[in-house]
Amino acid sequence: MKITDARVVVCSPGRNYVTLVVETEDGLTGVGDATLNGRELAVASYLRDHVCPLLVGRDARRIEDTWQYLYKGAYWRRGPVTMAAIAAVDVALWDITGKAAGMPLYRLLGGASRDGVPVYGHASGATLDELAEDVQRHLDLGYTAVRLQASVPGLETTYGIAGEGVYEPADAPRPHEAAWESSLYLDFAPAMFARIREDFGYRVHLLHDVHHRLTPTEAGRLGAALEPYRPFWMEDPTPAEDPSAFRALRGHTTTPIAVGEVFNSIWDCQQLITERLIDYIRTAVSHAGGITHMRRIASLAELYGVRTGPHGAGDLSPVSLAAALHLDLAVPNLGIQEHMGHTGPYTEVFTHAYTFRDGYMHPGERPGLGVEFDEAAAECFPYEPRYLPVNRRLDGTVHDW
Ligand code: GCO
Ligand code: MG
Repeated sequence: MKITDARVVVCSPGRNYVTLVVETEDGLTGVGDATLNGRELAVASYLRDHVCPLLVGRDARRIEDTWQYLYKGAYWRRGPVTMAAIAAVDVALWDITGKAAGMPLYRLLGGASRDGVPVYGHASGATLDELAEDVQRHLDLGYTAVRLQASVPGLETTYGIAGEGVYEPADAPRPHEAAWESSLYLDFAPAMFARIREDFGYRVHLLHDVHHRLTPTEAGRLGAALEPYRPFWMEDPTPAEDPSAFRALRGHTTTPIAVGEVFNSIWDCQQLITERLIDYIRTAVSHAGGITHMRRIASLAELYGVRTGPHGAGDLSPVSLAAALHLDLAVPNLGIQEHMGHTGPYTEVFTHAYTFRDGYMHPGERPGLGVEFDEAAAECFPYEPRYLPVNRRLDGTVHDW
């Protein structure tokens, strides 16, 4: 089953998405998501200029061999751009293989390990009253797990607060500068949990994203302060690239820890998993080498009692979400899937078989991924340069965003 064409489409139906389309001689088409928020064109060029020409003429059924060929053959291994490009190829080939077999992808991955994929939604508010209203809105929609983010008093802007609709941080053609001060946040975050537990009790799962901003000591203090409110997890408490930081933090708190949305290979996860320094690994199919590589990460995690909790922000396209849901349904050690949802006119470009009901998602039964990409419609939504913010402390020092 020879690949006859591979092309990249960058479009912005609500936000920028990079989509790889692969075609075979027997008329099958597969799609992969290669979006890297704020660095979209780097992956588009990597694919267009260096990968697509190598794909033409290859057998689309040789998924593992193509993965090894692109990973080892580049010599320059890993990194977000390379791994997002490889992921897009991998997912497109799995999509084609599913379509050729006439089966939804999760069945090729061993079949469903569960009836549905538990997901968490994003509740946020400029005040605790607004946050409580948004939690209620999510419960009314059927969510049984919600992430809490609220504006920190004393800071002009705070990570994770939605304006209208879904939170979208990549909002300007030059990075917007946000303010941060860990001491203000540390005083506030436990009060946020206290309020929501008081209003809603302990049946709903509550999650929170620290977004890489604390030192291990500060994170230990936060984890300990949150323990009475029993968070489902505390995400990215310290910058994820230093695994040894988690050893210190782990000794200070039993609050479960989730890390890994910025990782792009199993090597980034290895120490955190094998030393049991985390509870949930958050790598995404589209950023960590596709389904082929994510399966390995999930298997390694399973050995050490670590569950998966894949990244699912709106900057991962519906193609990514579909791929995640197929894998989530199949792997034995899923924890929970992030579901931020997508906004804007994205449904004019992507149609999908996946569904949400009563706190669970399902990838659907269409062959392959179950996502159709309308290239003609995509042309109506050209790329718009938009960047994630940069953080500065109140004294002006650049801080982790
Ligand atoms: C999350 C993430 C996102 C990221 C975004 C960056 O947990 O969903 O932290 O909100 O900030 O994906 O592009
Ligand atoms: Mg996050």
